[in-house]
Amino acid sequence: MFVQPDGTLGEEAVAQLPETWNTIFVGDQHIIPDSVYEVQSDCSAIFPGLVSQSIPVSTKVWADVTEDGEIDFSDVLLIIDGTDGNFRDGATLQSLDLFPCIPDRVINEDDISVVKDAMIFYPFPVEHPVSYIFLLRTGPVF
Ligand SMILES: [Ca+2]
Repeated sequence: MFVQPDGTLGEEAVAQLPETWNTIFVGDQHIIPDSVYEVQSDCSAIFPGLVSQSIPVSTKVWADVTEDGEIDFSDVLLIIDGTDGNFRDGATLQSLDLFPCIPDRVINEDDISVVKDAMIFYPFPVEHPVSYIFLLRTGPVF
């Protein structure tokens, strides 16, 4: 699958100059939490035949926004603070945006509900939950 300009994944490759891609946050229902993906940059549209080596990228554990190995009230508090734009302890808009499947770049009660549900072991209400969005710096990787 290929990263699309809006950060979702698609079947068609999209070629843009590195400065156009800049940094892109990838979020899609096909990205599964607590998994490892191989990511590579295909520059062949600009430099024929140039494809980077793949690098492993890990997604985080579902709903553990504090990344302490526990899904608890501290995760809920971090998201509540994020609803006011207060991103503390390394949290970012992307790390707290757990819902919907294609992230909406909004931190609100829906994101809080997802963590509360995960605390009591409710499965996420979609077949393929969105994972934490991972950061992909595009451009040649040598
Ligand atoms: Ca959201």
